[in-house]
Amino acid sequence: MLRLWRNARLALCDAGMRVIERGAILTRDSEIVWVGEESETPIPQGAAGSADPSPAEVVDLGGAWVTPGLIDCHTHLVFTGSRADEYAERLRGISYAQIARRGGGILATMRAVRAASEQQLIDASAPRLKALLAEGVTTVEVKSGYGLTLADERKMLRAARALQTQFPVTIRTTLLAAHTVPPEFQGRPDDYIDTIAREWLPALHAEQLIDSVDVFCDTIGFSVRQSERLFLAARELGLPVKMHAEQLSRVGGTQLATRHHALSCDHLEQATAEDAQALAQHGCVAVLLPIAFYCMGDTHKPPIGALRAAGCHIAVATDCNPGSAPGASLLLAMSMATRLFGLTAREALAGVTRNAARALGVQAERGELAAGKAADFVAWDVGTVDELGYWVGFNPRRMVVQSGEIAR
Ligand code: DI6
Ligand code: FE
Repeated sequence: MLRLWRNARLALCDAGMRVIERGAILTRDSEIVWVGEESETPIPQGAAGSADPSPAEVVDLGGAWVTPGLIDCHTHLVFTGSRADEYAERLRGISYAQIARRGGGILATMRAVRAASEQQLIDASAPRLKALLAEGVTTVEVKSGYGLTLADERKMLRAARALQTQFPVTIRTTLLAAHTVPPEFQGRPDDYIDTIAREWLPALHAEQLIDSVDVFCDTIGFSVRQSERLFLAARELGLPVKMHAEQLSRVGGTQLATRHHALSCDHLEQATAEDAQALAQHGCVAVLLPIAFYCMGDTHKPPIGALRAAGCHIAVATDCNPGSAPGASLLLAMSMATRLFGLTAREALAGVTRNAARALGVQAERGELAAGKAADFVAWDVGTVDELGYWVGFNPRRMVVQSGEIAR
């Protein structure tokens, strides 16, 4: 099915972040086949080079601004329960690390997730996913990491995959079994990493449940050496890696991750200019998570100036999770990235499109309005695309096209 989406102002989100004021997009089924000036719209060619006998269906976008579908490249969206009690404690000055050490934090959500069925996890996560989709998100990364047994990690990943069959969205799954040491391995983090590397990774990979592998590398998480053990196992299976790096402390994870060609290093509040250099040199995406920064009451910002000066690809994501970032709004994350971190509106937009796609390794198919990419895009009721990440608590989405179809 050919469709011509005309009368649009296009924010291409290409390398030059170019715009086309009088643009049009031609899609065939779920793919973009042409993007450009409306006046130059091609007459679609049939297979034999003759004019296509079936004319394109025409959709008038009324002069709306159009961007690629937004990509939330870092979430822990699948979970159940809340940790509002811990949030109240943190407001009183008790630290995230203190709560983690006494068995709360990630382990509190682990207990809730272990007690839930796959269906209960899907039902609990669906409203959060719907909130993201309402804002023009068309691709979401979802991490495991609250099961921490093979069966419970599998349950989380299956729930994440199931969401893709139930909603118009592309889901990319990440195994984050190395989120914290579960009670079964208390005091034996090396044994835990070894078990993930030897048993869980190959099993879940064989079930096609994993698109990438992540690790929480931190003083309250896993060491650089343990992270490397996991990365080597992942890469042996051909799985790309990424890292929760330099969030609460700088333990040097970024240097390791970039050496292992990680797709992204995420958080980076404590990262240095040297880390920024390594990220840039390896084309590893710096993923900023300003909702976590905000909800943690953090004051130490990621080294934005150094990331920019080094020429890093910078992405922005929600980190949606019940502990450090209870939020399911990518537009809010964009606003926070500009106000709290000093990104420009264009940097924030690149951060939820082309650079977010790169953070997931899907830049060949997504994150840009261009021929050959997925026909995922959003029409916005805005005067300028700089309004994305400007409004707080207001959603100017007009229409979302997912895989070439009007989804909402
Ligand atoms: N850093 C985060 O921001 C999340 N995980 C991590 O390693 C928080 C997860 C949680 O607190 O539940
Ligand atoms: Fe996270």
